[in-house]
Formats: sequence, structure tokens, C-alpha cells
Amino acid sequence: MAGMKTTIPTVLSAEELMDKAFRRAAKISKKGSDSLDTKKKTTLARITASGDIVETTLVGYIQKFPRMEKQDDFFPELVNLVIGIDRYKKALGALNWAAGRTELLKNQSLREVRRTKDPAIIESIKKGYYGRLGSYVRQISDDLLFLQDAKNKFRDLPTIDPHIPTAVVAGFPNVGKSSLVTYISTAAPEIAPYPFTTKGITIGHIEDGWRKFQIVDTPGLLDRDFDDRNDIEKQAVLALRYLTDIMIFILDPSETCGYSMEVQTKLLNNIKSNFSDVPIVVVESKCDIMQSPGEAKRISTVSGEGMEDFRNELVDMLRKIFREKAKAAPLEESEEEE
Ligand SMILES: Nc1nc2c(ncn2[C@@H]2O[C@H](COP(=O)(O)OP(=O)(O)OP(=O)(O)O)[C@@H](O)[C@H]2O)c(=O)[nH]1
Ligand SMILES: [Mg+2]
Repeated sequence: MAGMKTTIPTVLSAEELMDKAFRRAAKISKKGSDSLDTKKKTTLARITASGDIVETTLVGYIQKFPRMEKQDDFFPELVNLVIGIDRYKKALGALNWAAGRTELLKNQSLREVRRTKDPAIIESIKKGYYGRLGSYVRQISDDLLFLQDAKNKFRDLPTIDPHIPTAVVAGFPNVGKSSLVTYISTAAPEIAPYPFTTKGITIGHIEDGWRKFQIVDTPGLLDRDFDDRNDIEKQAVLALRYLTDIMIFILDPSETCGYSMEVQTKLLNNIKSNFSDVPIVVVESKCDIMQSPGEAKRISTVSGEGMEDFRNELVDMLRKIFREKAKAAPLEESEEEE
């Protein structure tokens, strides 16, 4: 799955594919022992070339698009939300059908041409062949367009590796989520477009010797009550759950984010009930300007206070998850099919 974004080719439309096949065929001429033989050989070569182009193009698409089963995993869930896995499978199935039909038609037409000695019949077999070839390709025209669109959507999906232990940051807008991800990441986080919000998803990496962890900020997804969401956002939150090994929930006691601690705590409880199987680390931000009474974990990305302890605690938890994941799926197997 990892390299898929670069390997999917541009998908030709039905007209473009037929143009390509016809143009290639039209360039071919063969010389025979007499005019009938010349016509026969040229026709055989043209039928072969145009059929082969359609077949190899379609089979090439089928091989290069990622195989995708609906499963309890982040990426397939995301793909399902963005392009629809059923429609996707139907499109690849349609290409397979057209490739198979093309091959049968080609072989049948070649046999018929070889059998006849009548130039008029050769001509009519050729015409019939092109007509049916065009009709097969036209029948999958919607599927080709769909796949070209899917290719663009694949390209825009964020590159998050579900095999790497991942902390996801939640909390109301402006509480300091992005500041935390940036502070804690080893390098500047990447910002990738995310199909469910206007803001980009922020993906930071934490290097821990030879291990690597991800810390992800998903603006617009975990900053509101789950029940207030539309269906697609709900599904997106569910997809996110497959990715989340640890949830970091940020409370802003200064309330400079614009939300009271009361509503922030309500959101925390909501997240807790929706991510009940995920460990949640609650941390209070902006301790340089305001601290709540009590024993909360406090951080400030401005003064740096509490950041070292917080990072160490997080890394400890992620290491533990790393070991659990390694146990559950030995390295060779988690390395993907290729
Ligand atoms: N004083 C102080 N300000 C902070 C701290 N962390 C973040 N801020 C400020 O709080 C504001 C919001 O911070 P962000 O990190 O953008 O918050 P966010 O949660 O990512 O916000 P959204 O992306 O809108 O959801 C910014 O003006 C930050 O400069 C902190 O530790 N101390
Ligand atoms: Mg942010």
C-alpha cells in the first residue's frame, strides 16, 4: 500500500483508449505475396495490435490500482469514505470483463480472417471487430472516469502509516493542539489535505532511536460532540479510531481558546465514551498563563514547562504499544505484501 500513490497511471477515457488503439493499428501495413495476402496480413496485424492495446491497458490498470477490502483498518475505511469501495470494486471488475471480452473477440476475428479468401468478407470482419471493440470500451466508460477520479483522490489522501504507533490529539479549537504536535515532533510536521475538513491534517513524527512514532492532529474531527456530526463525519471519526493507539486530550484552563472548562470537560467525556478502548492522556495547556487548581498534568509550548515530562511519558506509552504491535504481527508480516 505504501507506494501506491506514485504508481497508479493516468486512466484514459473510453474515447482516448479507442483513439490510441485505432491510431496504432492504422500505422501498420504488411506486405503479402499478392493483394489478398497483403490485405489479410495487414488486417490480422491491425486486429492484433488494437486488441492488444485495449487488453494490456485495462489489465495494467487492474494491476496498478490497489486491491482494497473493507476491513477494520484506517486506510481502507478512509478510502471507502472518500471513493466508495463497492463502486471501486465494480469498476475494476468492469475493466476485467472488457479485457476478457476483447481477447475473445480478437481471437475469434483473427480466426475468421484467416479462414476467408474474400476481400469483402475480410473488410466486413474488420468493421465488425472495430465496432464491437468500441462498444466494449464504451460500456466501461463510466468505470474509467470513476477510476481516474479515484486516482486523484488516492493521491490526496494523507500518508499515515497504520503500522506505526500513533498518538492522536483531540480538544476544542485553539486549545493548543497544533502547537503541541509541532513542539513534540522531531521535524516540522507535514500538513496533508484531509477530505473531511477544510483544515489540513497535521502529521508529526517522533524519533526514538531506531523507532518512529506518529503524532496526528485532526482539526475539525475531535473538537465537537460526536452526536452533533453528520454521518460522513461520524464514519471518519470511526476510521480514526483504527489509527489511534493513544489519545491526547488537551484542556485549556485559561479558556483563551473561547470555550469554558465545563464544555471542554463535556467533550472529554464524550471522547472517552466513544474511544473507550483507547488510553486517553489528559493534559492542560497554556500553564504559562493560567493553571487550574489540583493535580493535573500541565504543559506550555510557550515556556516549555512540563514538556519534557510529558514527552517522556508519551514516548514510554508508545514504546509499549510498539512492543505489543511487534508481538501481534512479526516484522516480516507487517511489512505489507511487497
Ligand atoms: N500562552 C500560551 N499560548 C499558547 C500555548 N499553546 C498554544 N497557544 C496559543 O493558542 C492559540 C491556539 O493554538 P493552536 O496550537 O493553533 O491550537 P489548535 O488547538 O491547534 O487550534 P485549531 O487548529 O484551531 O483547532 C495560538 O494563538 C497559540 O499561540 C501555550 O502553551 N501558552
Ligand atoms: Mg490546529
